[in-house]
Amino acid sequence: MRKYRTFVIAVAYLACCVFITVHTWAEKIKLRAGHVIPVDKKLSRSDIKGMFRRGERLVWADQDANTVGMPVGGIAAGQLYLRGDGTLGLWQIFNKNIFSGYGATNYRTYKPDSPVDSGFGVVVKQDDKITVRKLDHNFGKVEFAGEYPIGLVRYAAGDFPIKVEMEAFSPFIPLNAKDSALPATLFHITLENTSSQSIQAGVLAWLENAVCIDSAPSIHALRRTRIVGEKGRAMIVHTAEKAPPPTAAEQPRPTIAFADFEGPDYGDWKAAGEAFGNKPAGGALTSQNPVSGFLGKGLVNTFLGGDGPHGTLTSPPFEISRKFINFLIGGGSQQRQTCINLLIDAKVVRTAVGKDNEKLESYFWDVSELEGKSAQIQIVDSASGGWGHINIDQIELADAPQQAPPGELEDLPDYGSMVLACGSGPCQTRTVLDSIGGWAAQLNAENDVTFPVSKSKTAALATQPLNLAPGQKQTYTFALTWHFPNFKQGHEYANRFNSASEVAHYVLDNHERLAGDTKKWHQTFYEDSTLPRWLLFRLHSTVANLATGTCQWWKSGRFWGWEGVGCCEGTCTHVWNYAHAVARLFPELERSAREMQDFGEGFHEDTGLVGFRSDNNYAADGQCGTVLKAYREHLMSADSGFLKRNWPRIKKTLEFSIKQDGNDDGLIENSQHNTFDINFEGPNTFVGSLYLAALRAGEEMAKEMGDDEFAKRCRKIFESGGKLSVERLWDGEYFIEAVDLAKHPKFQYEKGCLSDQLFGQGWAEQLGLGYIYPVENVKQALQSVWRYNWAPDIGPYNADYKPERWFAREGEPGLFTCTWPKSPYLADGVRYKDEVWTGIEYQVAGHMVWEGMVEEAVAICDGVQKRYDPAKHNPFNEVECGDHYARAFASWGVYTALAGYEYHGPKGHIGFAPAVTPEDFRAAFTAAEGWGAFSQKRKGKTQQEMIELRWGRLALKSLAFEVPENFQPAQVTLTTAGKSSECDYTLKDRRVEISLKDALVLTPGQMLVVTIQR
Ligand SMILES: [Ca+2]
Ligand SMILES: [Ca+2]
Ligand SMILES: [Ca+2]
Repeated sequence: MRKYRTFVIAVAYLACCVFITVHTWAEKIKLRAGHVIPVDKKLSRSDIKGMFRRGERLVWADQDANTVGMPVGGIAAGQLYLRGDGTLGLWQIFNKNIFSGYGATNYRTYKPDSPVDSGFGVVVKQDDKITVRKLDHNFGKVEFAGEYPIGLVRYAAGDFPIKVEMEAFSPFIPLNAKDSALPATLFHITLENTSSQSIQAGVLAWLENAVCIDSAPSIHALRRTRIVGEKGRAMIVHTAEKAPPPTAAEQPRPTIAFADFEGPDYGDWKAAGEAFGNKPAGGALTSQNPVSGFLGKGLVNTFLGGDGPHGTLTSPPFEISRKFINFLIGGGSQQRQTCINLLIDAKVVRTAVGKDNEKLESYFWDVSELEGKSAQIQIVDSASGGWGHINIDQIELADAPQQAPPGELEDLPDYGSMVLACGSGPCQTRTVLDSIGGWAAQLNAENDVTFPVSKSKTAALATQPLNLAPGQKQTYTFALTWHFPNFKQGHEYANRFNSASEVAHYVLDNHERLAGDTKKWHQTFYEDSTLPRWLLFRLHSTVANLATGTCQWWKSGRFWGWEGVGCCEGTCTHVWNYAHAVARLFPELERSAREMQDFGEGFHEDTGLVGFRSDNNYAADGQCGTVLKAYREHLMSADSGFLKRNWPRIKKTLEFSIKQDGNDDGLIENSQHNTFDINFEGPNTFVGSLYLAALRAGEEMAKEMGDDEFAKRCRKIFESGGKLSVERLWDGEYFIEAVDLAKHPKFQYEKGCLSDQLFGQGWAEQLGLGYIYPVENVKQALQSVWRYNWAPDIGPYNADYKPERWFAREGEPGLFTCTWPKSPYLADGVRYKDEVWTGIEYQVAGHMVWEGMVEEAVAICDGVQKRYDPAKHNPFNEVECGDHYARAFASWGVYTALAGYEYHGPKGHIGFAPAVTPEDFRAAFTAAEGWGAFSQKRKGKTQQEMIELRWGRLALKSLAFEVPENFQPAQVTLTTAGKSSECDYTLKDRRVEISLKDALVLTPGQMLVVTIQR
């Protein structure tokens, strides 16, 4: 932060002359032969100019948008994608945890799939003939132009008289977490008549009943679909309910025992593959948990050699001679992979899977409609992962079903409801569907139907075709909502709503406000900003992670995160160390993670340890980061309540790290587990800078709490640590690790150049804590990270040094975790050294902006943008270990750095020092209770600042801005709505600090204008 520059220069005992000497020497440094990353990145002036051009909204057409999967559900409400062609995909809203993999699994080119049938189409009525054209890739020319949070897809075709624009989004209103966490997606579909004649047109919308989507093969239940008409609205309401028990035959014939697997082999059943062996199992197999529930001494159990092997076991053909087939089933729950199937003419007509439980339970198929047919039973194991096996026993043909205990339907994770609502007038669906004919005629539009869950049915709504004059536009509003409350920790949304219908009513009743505020944010962030549009796209795209499986908001009010979708639990302190977006946009969520996890469930009162996954384990970086996050959460609060409540535990958290330091010299020397999933074994500035920044944050918080003694102690350790770090860890160009490789040969970086070596300094800038190392060392170390670790093409380096996991490919730019430019490459060095992580790239880029390396910072972001070009990789899904990796939330740190944003909510302080185009700058900002647009203009003798509040409120007591070199203010005036406020100001090293005589509160629509004149 700029205000400390004077101070830092004063303590910069490595004075300028040393820096220059070092710099000159650096030009002559002989790099290690294998270090093939070019020092000169060969970025041309026109490349750089292009990166800084304001530019237009990004648009990708047709195949170029193939990988797009833009999250369009609410925060922590599941994961629903808007695909590049405007269709919906992924549909992970049913509480099933799916790990999305890493490396080759998730850094690959693919179009997200769509397991649920849904969509929209344009209905056109001409000469009494009604036709429909679906809004998908077959429409004609399809363009994706979504910018999170608002998806936007445009459709046009030479052979169709209507042009369509579709917006799809879930309400997203910074600082209003609840209205941004709705299990809902809104659609605005605008039709425009591009022909020269009047046309009658409307919209057709359809949605499959997917309630119990995963459980369906294992339960006996009904799906119910109702079409509900209301004033000016219509809704498809999908639910599921218990099926009445199937009735036994009135005069039951004797039961036929079809297979009991009691023999020495499978008899006339045919086994293929390795999973079944040549005979039934006698119970549990080697290293399997106990297996129970089977009859007699034998059963089918495919855990033969573990979950790995595959195979099938097929019965001889038989005649279905009873109304039911009863059997016992246990094992894995994967459809089509760990299952028993009934085959007729080699087609699967019934199927069942286990419930990830070794115990066999009774189950039945109702086959009365198939009586007399010839069939076969096939048991399938084509799964290898966890629960990749199936257990079967006692297959019988009977005239009565045996009791099937599938678990209470109402408790199943995928039990709940789904709604597709049309908010634009009444619907005349059946007539329209029948008139369209074909597939449309098959759609369900009846008022109330039930059908077995084993069947799939799609229901539709069609708006009444309206007359559109040439050039006329008409917008239709739809809402898709869902409600699946049976999640282990519960969903916050279920505290507020009892069904998808309730959600739909709320969303449509409040449509104007919810959509209006969302659009206002989009307008403020994207449209009104002077920052390059592509850069805004990039930096905001990661915020979409909030609306994915990575994030959960529990019934208790606690915000919780994986590292990436489905993997590595516990809002891991060291991964979330990089994340800034949530704290700045929805501070209440981060505060809940601090209070309910770090200083709650994961806190150890006796020692001050913060278990890094809310457990008993210590991560050195995560422990220090917790103190920094606590300070940030305090800064983003409206008052000091958070700090007061948590101070004793924040202090203990820092004291735990001071204890690791051991002798109060400001260096942590012991074993330091960290985000590279290994331990650093000696002083280093990765953990060390976080420690020093935490001490500075501790000092500030202690002062605010009146704990002067602790503040002094923090200061003392901090000053010692900064000094010793330079003495012991500065190699002339960057900071290294002091480690004895003879003692600790593995996972160290020693003389390497670690990209994250100034992590804590970056944090210090974010929080206004100033320099923790001398400014010259900081700047030069960052230059070295750029010179040695950023490659315009990662190919050559990765050809020599293969990464453990690939998150960038040949031809793509990227910043390596660590390199050894001047010393032998450590093959056993720090883990993940040859990988490229977007979280680190943003962390470094954000810090570079604060240090004036704006071009380098933007080039790094441009590298991410190039890798996540939607022709190759989903631009909304920056991957690491899991999709939508939380570390990528670091992008917001770049954004705040570009504005030179500083904020202290409880003190009512806000400040800006734009790093690009300070003569004409405008960008969105958030504060504790409100957000808006900040702009700055420099002209002649005047610098003018405008803070326009657009949402909430903003309480102000002081302000800070940066003026040009040699700018001596002679007058500072403040006005709001023509009313001026009295103030004092000081100038210190280009920084004008203004304090108001009386506190000021801005309300929406109000603008504070600060005029600084020399
Ligand atoms: Ca048996
Ligand atoms: Ca298997
Ligand atoms: Ca020490």
